[in-house]
Amino acid sequence: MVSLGEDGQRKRARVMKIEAIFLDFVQLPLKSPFQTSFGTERVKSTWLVTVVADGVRGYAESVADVEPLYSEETHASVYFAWKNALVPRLVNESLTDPKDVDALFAPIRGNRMAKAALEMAIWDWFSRSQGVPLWRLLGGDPARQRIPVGVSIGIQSSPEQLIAVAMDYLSQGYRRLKVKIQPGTDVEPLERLRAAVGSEVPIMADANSAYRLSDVDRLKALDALNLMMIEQPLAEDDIVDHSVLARALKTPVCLDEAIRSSDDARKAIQLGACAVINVKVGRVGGHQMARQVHDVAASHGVPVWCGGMLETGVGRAHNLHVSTLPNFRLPGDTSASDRYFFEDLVDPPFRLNPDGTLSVPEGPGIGVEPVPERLARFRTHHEEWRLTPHWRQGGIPHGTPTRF
Ligand code: OSB
Ligand code: MG
Repeated sequence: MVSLGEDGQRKRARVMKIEAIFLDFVQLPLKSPFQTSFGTERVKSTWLVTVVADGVRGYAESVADVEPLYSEETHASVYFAWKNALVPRLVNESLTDPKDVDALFAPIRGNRMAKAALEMAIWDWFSRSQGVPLWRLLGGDPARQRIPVGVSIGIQSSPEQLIAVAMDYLSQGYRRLKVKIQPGTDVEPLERLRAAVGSEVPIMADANSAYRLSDVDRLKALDALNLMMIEQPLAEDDIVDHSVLARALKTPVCLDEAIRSSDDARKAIQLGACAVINVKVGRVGGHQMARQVHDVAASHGVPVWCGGMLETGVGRAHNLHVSTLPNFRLPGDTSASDRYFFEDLVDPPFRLNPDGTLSVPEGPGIGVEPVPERLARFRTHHEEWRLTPHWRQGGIPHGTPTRF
């Protein structure tokens, strides 16, 4: 692989033989609890992954959580998949292109968040080694370096509270509001919010699978509110019922949980199950698959936008780089650091530009690194895996932590 560096010079791609993988389990308190139809998060916890080779580091984070509520993956399952299935496939491997990681991991079923974190760290490593920003390797658009962003608002204690929170975000410049809903906390708060902010503000709802097809009448009541879209109203693994619902609603249906691959995207679009797709790199197994989901959607004229999982600055940077691809045509959930945290892992934090955009970090790779002092403060667990040729495969490894 040969690519042009920022200085226009040809740089020879490097071969990556991973020497070590560092795992840091970090816990960052959230400024305010984030409530969805499946649970409430008070602390953002994640595995930060660092891949090391040739004196260069690559960073990414996992989007799994403590419990399997959003998806079946958890911190423990991610750790298990790394140790027993994915890292053994990297040992002794000489990688020349980050695109090849997807194929190396392909025999392993599911475990997409586990695959994604490793793959994303490897993409960061390759772009850093070549001295180019990640978006260049991903094929992003040089003209799209300010990413329009919205904000995802958790379920609030009352419509008044929802309106107050929403008004605050709008005053900061966020370009659209996404409101979490569940049966009973849906039509009324959204009606009140629409009345409060007026007809111009883009509003959407995210149900995180809280409804059934039999709730169609309740969901139809939302049609009067001119929502941009409703995200994942039905089961997390469904596209068939969504295709029925989508025909019954005027509000466009967006899928999140149900799209785990480009094949899922193709099938969902062919069935008419969605008019929009929320792309989360972690949910689909990495940058390579995210690109393919993006491309399938683009070939059908279906816009995508970048979702979020309350990431620290490391995952946020990856999300901004992927958002430079041309079919990311709607504001993403990649909000500023101060929407989530008192202090981010990276410095400077991500700040909202006055025009409601976030700037893609400049510089090699994802363009940000965890601040060592903060990492030391926020981490509760640290491991270093040296990838000797004897890395063990199979079985439950000795000393697997069961709590992090
Ligand atoms: O469904 O998009 C979701 C957060 C955690 C789990 C699932 C979701 C979300 C969000 C937050 O909506 C988006 C963000 O990172 O701001
Ligand atoms: Mg969602």
